[in-house]
Amino acid sequence: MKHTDTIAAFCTAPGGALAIIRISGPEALRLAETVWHSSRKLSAEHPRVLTFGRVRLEDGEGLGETCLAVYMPGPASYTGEDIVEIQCHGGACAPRRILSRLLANGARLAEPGEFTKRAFLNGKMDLTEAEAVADLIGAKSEAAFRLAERQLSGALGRKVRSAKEEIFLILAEIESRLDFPEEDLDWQTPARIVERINKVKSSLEQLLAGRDRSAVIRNGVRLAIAGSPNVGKSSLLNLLLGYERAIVTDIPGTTRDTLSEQAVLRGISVDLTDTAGIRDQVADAVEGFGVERSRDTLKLSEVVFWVFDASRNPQDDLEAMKKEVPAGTKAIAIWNKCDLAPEGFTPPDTGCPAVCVSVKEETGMEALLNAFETAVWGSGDKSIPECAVSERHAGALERAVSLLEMAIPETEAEMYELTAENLRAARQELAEITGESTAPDVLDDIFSRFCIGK
Ligand SMILES: Nc1nc2c(ncn2[C@@H]2O[C@H](COP(=O)(O)OP(=O)(O)OP(=O)(O)O)[C@@H](O)[C@H]2O)c(=O)[nH]1
Ligand SMILES: [Mg+2]
Repeated sequence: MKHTDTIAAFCTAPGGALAIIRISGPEALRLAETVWHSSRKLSAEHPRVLTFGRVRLEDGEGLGETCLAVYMPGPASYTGEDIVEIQCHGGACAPRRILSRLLANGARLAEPGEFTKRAFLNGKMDLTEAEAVADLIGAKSEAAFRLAERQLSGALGRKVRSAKEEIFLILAEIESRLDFPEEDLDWQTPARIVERINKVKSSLEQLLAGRDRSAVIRNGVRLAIAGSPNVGKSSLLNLLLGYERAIVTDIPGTTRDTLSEQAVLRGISVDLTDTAGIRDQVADAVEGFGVERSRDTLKLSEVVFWVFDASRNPQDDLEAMKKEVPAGTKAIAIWNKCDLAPEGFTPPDTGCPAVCVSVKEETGMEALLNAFETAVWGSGDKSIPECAVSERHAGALERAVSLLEMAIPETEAEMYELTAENLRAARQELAEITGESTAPDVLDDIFSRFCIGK
């Protein structure tokens, strides 16, 4: 696909020491030369060489900004089109002036993800790889970054294409049987065809098995710290973050509003929220709103650290936990202030994993993190899956698996027209994953989640 317009945007976030402006499209070089003033040309004689020069926006405007620029002719470029990148001093003014001038001279401001969309449309990468670019930028943990890297190397695309190819070969067998029913050729038996369909199906099921782990690694988990007032929730938040984020006092009701921070615990990216102590009796409306927010946070969290004070009678707090933690949420009972607990304290059963800690003395944290890790992964596989399977991919894989499932009894009954129809539909589902046939609105949706300049 050839684009006739030339797009430009910042590739770097504002505020850095340097800024990069990227221009892509048939007019990239001409537009760059409208602002480039140097005896060293950017042109075709020196492609892919970083060239020092100046950008001068108006004639007679002094020497102009010192810059570096590089011309990368297509198709051997990120987008597959001609690209020029100009590196200039960061800050608010210099980059904006250069970009404005390029836009005034005929470039169009790139939409979010448009450079990568062009790369995809020009066949530089499949859709799973393009999605991986966004994942790479958005990765909040080392594991998420490594998963995105695997995706960018085409791991999922290769597996999906190979399943698609095998379905194509099975289809060829079935269609020739349908086309030449009279001929007594060496057809494969229905049992053999079923065996082949089953093999493809299980390769897709294997990919689907990595879906939950992929989701945890890519999206992280929402973790709430909740419990009655004054049990040490905010102290625990501070210890997990490694700095004094929340106010801690011995006055019950110190935390009045929810407070969220990002953290990485045991390699898992965590959206960590400290909440106001939950109680039925509130002194005023503000406290009441705070408690409501705590309850809302619990509803949205996948994991809850329910904190108890091990030095006091737990009866009311046990009932509160039972009442407040929504069913299906993975809860861990954290018995804090163990330094004050009576000799030989054993935590009462809550039906959830329990750990005894003292945030004050920083004891029990290893056990707490172990319990968190087990709550997230279960006792199963903690490794990074070979392929990142997003909800979009999983939806298409599930549909492909059920179409292949339908094709099995049809093949056994030698109803080959129906088998062929379902195999074709399964191929179509797989083509949506790699982007060989993906509806334009789905593409727009995927690329709109990118940042501008990528
Ligand atoms: N002895 C002891 N005191 C602790 C421990 N953890 C927290 N505290 C103290 O308990 C008091 C309450 O701590 P916070 O972290 O503010 O408790 P909270 O659950 O956030 O309280 P609210 O925001 O009021 O609901 C403070 O005086 C802390 O210093 C602990 O492990 N041992
Ligand atoms: Mg607090």
